[in-house]
Amino acid sequence: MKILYSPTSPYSSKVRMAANYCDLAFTEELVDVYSDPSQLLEVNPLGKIPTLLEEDGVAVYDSRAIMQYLDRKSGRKLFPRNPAKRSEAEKLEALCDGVMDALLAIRFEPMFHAPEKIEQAWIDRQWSKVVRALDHLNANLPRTSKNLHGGHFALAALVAYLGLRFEGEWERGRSKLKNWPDKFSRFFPEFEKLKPQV
Ligand SMILES: N[C@@H](CCC(=O)N[C@@H](CS)C(=O)NCC(=O)O)C(=O)O
Repeated sequence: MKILYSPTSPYSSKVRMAANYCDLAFTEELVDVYSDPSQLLEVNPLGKIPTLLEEDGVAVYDSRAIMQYLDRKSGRKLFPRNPAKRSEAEKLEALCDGVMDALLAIRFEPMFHAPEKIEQAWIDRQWSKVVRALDHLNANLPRTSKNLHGGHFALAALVAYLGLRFEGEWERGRSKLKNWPDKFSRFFPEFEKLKPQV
C-alpha cells in the first residue's frame, strides 16, 4: 500500500496518521500536485492528494474514502462500532475537513488570482465558516484517550495545519483547541513526525 502525499497537506497528514495508528504497512511517495504528475492523474482524475494505491493497482480517494478503507482493512480499528459513536466520529472528521476546505480556499484565492480579481467577499465567507467551526470545536473537544478514531486524526491534522499556515490568526479565545494536540500526542507520539509541515 502506497500513499501519494505532500508533507504540508492536512488531508494527507490525516490518512498517514490513521494508517500508522491502524498498524497498516505503507510506503509514501511525495508528489507535487501542481505539476500534474502523470503518476497521480493516471489513477485519480481529480489530481488530488492523498491518493492511496494498492499493489494490484486499485486506487482509493478522497481522504474520507481512504479513512473508511483503512477502517475496513484494519478490521475496524479506526471508527467506533457503536453506530451513534461512529456517527459522531465521522461528523467530527467532516467538520475538520470542511474547515480545511475553507482554509485552502482562503489561501488559493490570492495565489490564483491577479490582485484586482481577488474576491474579498469570498474569503470573508470562508473565514466565517472557519470561525464558527473553530468556536464549536473549542467548546466541544472530543474525549481523548488511547482509543483514538478518525475524528481525532482529522482534528490533529487541522490544528497543526492552522499552526503552519495561519499562525496568530485563530488562537485567541481558543486555548483549549490550541492546546489539545499536546494531549493527543501523548497518546499518539507519531503526531510530531506526521503532522502537516514544510
Ligand atoms: N476532499 C479532498 C481534498 C484533497 C485536496 O484538496 N488536496 C489538495 C492538497 S492539500 C490537493 O490535492 N490539491 C490539488 C488540486 O486541487 O489540484 C480529500 O479529502 O482528499
